[in-house]
Amino acid sequence: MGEDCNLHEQACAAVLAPGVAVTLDISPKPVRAMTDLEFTVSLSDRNGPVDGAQVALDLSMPGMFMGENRSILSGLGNGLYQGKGVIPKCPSGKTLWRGDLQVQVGDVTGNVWFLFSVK
Ligand SMILES: [Cu+2]
Repeated sequence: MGEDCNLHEQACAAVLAPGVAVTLDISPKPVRAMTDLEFTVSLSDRNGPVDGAQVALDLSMPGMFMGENRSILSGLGNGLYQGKGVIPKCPSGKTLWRGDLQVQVGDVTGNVWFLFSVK
């Protein structure tokens, strides 16, 4: 999931649940550590944009505890959700991060993740 999509260049899409699609976009690009970031998620199903979801993004490093880096995204309408956050600098110099997107809407709960390296 996410490996064939480059978050430094574009929003990345995934399937949250059958018939439910989600995209994650991070700006500014390229994505850097220690920078104010804006996370934008779009959520849609077969009928179009989905509002009223609870959306959170957890940022972590595979195999390393980097503290809790969780952003709650608020709904903007039209299936869009937005939140802010900062990716800490890794003391080991590693750059690989994983974004876990947790979405709950109605009786649908989904979790999709994206891997990316910060610049
Ligand atoms: Cu680290």
